[in-house]
Amino acid sequence: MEMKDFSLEGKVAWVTGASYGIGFAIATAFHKAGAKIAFNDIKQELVDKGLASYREAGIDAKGYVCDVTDEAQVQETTEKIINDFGKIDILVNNAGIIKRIPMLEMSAKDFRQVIDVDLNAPFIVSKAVLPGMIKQGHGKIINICSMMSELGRETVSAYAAAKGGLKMLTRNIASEYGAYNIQCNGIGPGYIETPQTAPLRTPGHPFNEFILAKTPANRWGKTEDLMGPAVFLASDASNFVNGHVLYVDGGILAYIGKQPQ
Ligand code: NAP
Ligand code: GCO
Repeated sequence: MEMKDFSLEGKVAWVTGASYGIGFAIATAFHKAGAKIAFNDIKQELVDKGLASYREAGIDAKGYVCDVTDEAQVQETTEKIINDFGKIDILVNNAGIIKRIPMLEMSAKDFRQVIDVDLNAPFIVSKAVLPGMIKQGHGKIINICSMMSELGRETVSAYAAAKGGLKMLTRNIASEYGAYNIQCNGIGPGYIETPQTAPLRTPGHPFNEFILAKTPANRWGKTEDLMGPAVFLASDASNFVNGHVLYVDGGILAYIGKQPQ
């Protein structure tokens, strides 16, 4: 193994939903490792916001308006990225939503919307980029899973169902396309400081204390904590890692929780 195996020099990465948050951090890490960056978001103003952030970080990313649940938009965006960059070596299915609603109060429409973005979309985008990866003889797909790929909790039935399914989609893509030197793995972030978890981190919110007690590291994760694991799974250093979900959770899944003092 050579240290250059961790490099992404010459690679092209598409990170979905990466105007900010976890996706932006992962795209930044890929840039630092030498990759060229494509990202999308659902609205032009968000893409513009993302482009400004990337420029500020010295990253010459290209942004595309694309709703990842829309197969036609995904196909068109895939073709645009390949036309602009020549190829796609790495796909990160990062775009996602959550609706925190007790199941008995959640409409089937809301449930379906979460499944559509968090599970159907990774299928749609992976299906769009796999043919090119097969043709070029290599590829990396990284699905952003969750603690809820393994655990349930109140109010997140749709999200947990989607992220549990995403873990199994990860394993199935690995099974079906590993023979083409394509590796599909997941990253399972713990509780990370992003806009998505902002409602849970308001000062004094009981959930904040709960998560700190459930995390051996006794802190919320930062998007920076995900950068190294993402580069590893996107690089040649992980070419024999396939169908694995790498949990970056500060130890939550290993820990019963802080003992009462
Ligand atoms: P976030 O701050 O809410 O960002 C999600 C991104 O996805 C936003 O840019 C959002 O755009 C975009 N998006 C949503 N629906 C889309 C669609 N249909 N088409 C294209 N883009 C879409 O979330 P985050 O915290 O960075 O999380 C990113 C991923 O990590 C998600 O899959 C999430 O489930 C997962 N995750 C998060 C945590 C955490 O603690 N934060 C932990 C584990 C896993 P808009 O702004 O337009 O909605
Ligand atoms: C929640 C949180 C979590 C995180 C993440 C944990 O409401 O429980 O939003 O779901 O987003 O998925 O890994």
